[in-house]
Amino acid sequence: MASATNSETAGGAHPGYPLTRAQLLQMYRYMVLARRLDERMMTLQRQGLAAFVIAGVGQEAAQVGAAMALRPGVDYLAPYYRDLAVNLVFGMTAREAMLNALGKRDDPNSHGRQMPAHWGNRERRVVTQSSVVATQLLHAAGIALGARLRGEELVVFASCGEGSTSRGDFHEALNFASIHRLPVIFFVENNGYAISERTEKEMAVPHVADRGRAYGIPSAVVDGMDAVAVYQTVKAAADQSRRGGGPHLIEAKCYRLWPHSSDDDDTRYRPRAELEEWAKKDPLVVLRGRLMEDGVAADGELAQLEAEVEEEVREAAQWALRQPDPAPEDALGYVFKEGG
Ligand SMILES: Cc1ncc(C[n+]2csc(CCOP(=O)(O)OP(=O)(O)O)c2C)c(N)n1
Ligand SMILES: [Mg+2]
Repeated sequence: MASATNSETAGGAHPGYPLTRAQLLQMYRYMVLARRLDERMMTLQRQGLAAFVIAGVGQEAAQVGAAMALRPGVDYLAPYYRDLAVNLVFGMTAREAMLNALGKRDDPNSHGRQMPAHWGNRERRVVTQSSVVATQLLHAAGIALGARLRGEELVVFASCGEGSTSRGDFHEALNFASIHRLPVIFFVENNGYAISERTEKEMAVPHVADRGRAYGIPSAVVDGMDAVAVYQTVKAAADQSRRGGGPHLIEAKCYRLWPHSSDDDDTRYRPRAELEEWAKKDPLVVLRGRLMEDGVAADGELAQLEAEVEEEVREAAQWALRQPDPAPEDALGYVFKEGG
């Protein structure tokens, strides 16, 4: 199983940062990888080669910042559909992401049985996901209780969008996790919309964090366009939870820079001016600028990294397109436990 290297700064943190230079470059690489994958998947969808895309564009800082504060191979993920970048940090490769997008036989998530972006991977401790939003939060509470009973020191990372926090499952999960002081990190990616519905129509309080506090859960709001700030917030919460500090809620304020999905026309419900304003805070541009300004990396090194990622994604797409589709006679495979 993977080690805890994501959250360690053994080589010495870069001045002014809670992460080493290598980790900061890795952080940027994951964000660029997620963005390039989303772009390539959307192109494939428009070419009629992929059925459906639901992207995390604009939310990469929230996702990578949070995931890098966890321990792949030790902690569990109960993610939601937009969390491609979270899965990348937990070991998903570009090739695997493309197999998933194309519904191929060898997609490690569901072997083409679920829609794309329904994550799941037993070895990597990624819990298989329902299309019904917020159900994963209850699963997370249950897994955390199980871990507690087995005496395992870990956290369960359960994410969702802010719209999903108006479902009963969210409230039941928070209540149960708080009563039993379970090691769950509830991570809410507040991107301002649930499809076409604005946040003001989803809840009568300004922050999802207000809801967490009502259940006695320490709840923080963080700038979800700032990967380092998210990392710091989630790291502190996860370290406490791991040591018996109970659940935490973190609300990452971010923005979805693309429509809800490949089937959505966002021009019908959100003003262009709002989108343009948020686009100025594009998390990739922000982090790139900061890394250069603070002497973490020069333009040339970052350009080299970007070119490598571009090539990785191009190769992954070409390779995945050549892989076999699931066979009709295998439709019931992996549905029930097989073998001994
Ligand atoms: C119980 C349930 N109701 C409705 C849907 C349809 N649906 C899918 S995604 C979505 C929006 C969820 O918004 P939010 O939680 O804010 O996440 P975002 O998509 O904005 O990241 C809805 C309503 C669903 N999947 N499950
Ligand atoms: Mg939302």
